[in-house]
Amino acid sequence: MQAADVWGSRWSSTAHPLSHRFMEAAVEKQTLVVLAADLETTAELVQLINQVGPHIAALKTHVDMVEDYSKEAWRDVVEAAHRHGLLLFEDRKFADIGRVSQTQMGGVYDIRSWADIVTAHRVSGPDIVDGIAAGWDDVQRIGGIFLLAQMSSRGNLLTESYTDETISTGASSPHVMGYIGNGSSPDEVSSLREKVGEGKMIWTPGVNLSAEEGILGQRYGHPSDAIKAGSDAVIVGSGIHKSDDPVAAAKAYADATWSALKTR
Ligand code: 5BU
Repeated sequence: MQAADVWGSRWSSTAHPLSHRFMEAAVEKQTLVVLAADLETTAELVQLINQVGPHIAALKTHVDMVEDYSKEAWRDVVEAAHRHGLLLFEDRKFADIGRVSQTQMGGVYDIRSWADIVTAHRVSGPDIVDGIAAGWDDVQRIGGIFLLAQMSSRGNLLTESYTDETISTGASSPHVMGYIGNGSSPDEVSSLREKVGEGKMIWTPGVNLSAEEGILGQRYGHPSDAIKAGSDAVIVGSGIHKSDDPVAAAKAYADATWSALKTR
């Protein structure tokens, strides 16, 4: 199966090379699942990656939630992800001015040296995008940014006009791979897709096969609905890592998203 055929206009309209890498991995493994690996030790992270690696297309991390972080221990996580052909996506949600964001790409965690993708808020202004890109430039790497156009948590302050400004910033930057959309609401995802057009990715958290209310304000929708509404990947955390059988869970999310993509 060719990625270009499966993804159609998304493949042909997308410029960012990492978007093509993601779409190829998704077709190879037949999954549109990005694992939100929200675990607190590097050993647990490596174990989970080795378990579910064949059923996911990218790995999303929160490096600052890891209790035993060290450069060496983190290298094990990165190497495990690479063995499974996963892009590394640090959900850092940068939000400062451009110059500071550039510096924060380095620092203790040195995100610029291992992350292929990061998230950023648009709240401080459009220059955050160039600041983050300059961070990768400092280590002669190229990465992709996802701007938060929507969020899955209830009561968030990302209004319609904020979403529009965010899309217009992303549209004019080659560094922006795409947008985070609210996976708990198919209506919001399809409205976002309408505004974004075909040329950028939309990845959606707030997805769970048992779509009950999450804890502490998280909201959930069904993975197939998110994909059919125009999302290109579902970001799944607890649905997989809190499951009694993470491998079976990852496979179930993979199957749901893959068949939804084929009917889209
Ligand atoms: P969950 O366990 O599937 O609810 O985890 C969701 C993950 O997605 C978690 O790592 C969050 O940081 C991340 N997330 C989110 O839930 N909602 C958002 O709007 C954004 C990120 Br942006």
